[in-house]
Amino acid sequence: MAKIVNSWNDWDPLKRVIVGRCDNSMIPPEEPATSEKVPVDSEMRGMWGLRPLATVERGNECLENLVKILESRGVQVDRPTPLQWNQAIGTPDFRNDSMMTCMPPRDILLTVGNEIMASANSFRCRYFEYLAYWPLMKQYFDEDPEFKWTQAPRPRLTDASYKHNYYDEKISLEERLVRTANKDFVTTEVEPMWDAADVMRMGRDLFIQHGLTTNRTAMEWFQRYYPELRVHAVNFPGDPYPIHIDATFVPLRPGLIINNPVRQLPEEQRAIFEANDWQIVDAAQPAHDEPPALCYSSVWLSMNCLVLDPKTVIVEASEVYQQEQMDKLGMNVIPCDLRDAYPFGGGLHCSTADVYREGGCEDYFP
Ligand code: DAV
Repeated sequence: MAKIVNSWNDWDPLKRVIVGRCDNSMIPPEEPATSEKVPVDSEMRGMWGLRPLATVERGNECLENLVKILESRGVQVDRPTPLQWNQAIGTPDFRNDSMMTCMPPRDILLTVGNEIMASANSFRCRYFEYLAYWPLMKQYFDEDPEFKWTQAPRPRLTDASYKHNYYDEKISLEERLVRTANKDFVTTEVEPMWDAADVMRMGRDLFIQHGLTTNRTAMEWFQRYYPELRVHAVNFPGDPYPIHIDATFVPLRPGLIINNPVRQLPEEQRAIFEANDWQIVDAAQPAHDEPPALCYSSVWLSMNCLVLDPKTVIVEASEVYQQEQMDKLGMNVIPCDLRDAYPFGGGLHCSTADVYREGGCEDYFP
């Protein structure tokens, strides 16, 4: 029997990874946790249903580009099993008219050492998304005797989990920024809620973004669940829609992080990096002024790269400024045409979930 699951960070040599699939993807109906993410003037407001088939096929083509690159580099790639996401769902606590997608895996699966944990997402439409990964989890479980197959406590997602009317009125950008600065987000603290993409793994330390998709109770839950790790809450006051850390604060190798220049880590939270001689560099400007059509994310998916090892990184093919900067920072850059997968939930890092990276649990902040 082999060791199949092992990953402690985002930069050690990658050997096995999950890449999502766009099949059957939906634009989900509005619900208490999601409506705030769709800007009032977006073409997606008030619209839900199956995503147009041509965009699904094109998104899948982009993911195939990524799979080919990974395989040519000797990385083993696993794929989820999509469900019919247009089915209505219900629990004793809520009903929702549809699910969403199995993109991106990074939001759902958190790998810490030999454990992969399905997350506790706050979106009702994502409540059953983990099922797409269960066949893979069972396979890892059968083949790797040390693999820990885990599900975080499932949130109930009753109306008490959300602040209602949080974004009902037309909220200006300034007001959104004030709310971010005040750490006033759409979720309440009645239970732990978190997206795996809010968790940045750095060996003994987990840096977790407090924002629209992850609450404070989740941080407390993580600290008790992993007593041997140190959990740090981080937040980025320049972000009007703080969802996921991986287009904001992205490590490239031990000692080097790129930080979104409009979402700077506050001075007091920088101290731990500075004290340990880590360099925090402003990320390059995105090459685009707008995200692609029907996309929830910002143009900063430019910095959402996939590090293959401390010297090699995959960057989106059209993001020429980000590529140039990576090159100057001493990385070998592999471009990958992925932009048309962005509408399905994200860039290169989002679209993947770690299964195996070499290396163990190091202390980078002694
Ligand atoms: O900048 O819109 C996207 C992160 C997706 N995982 C952003 C964050």
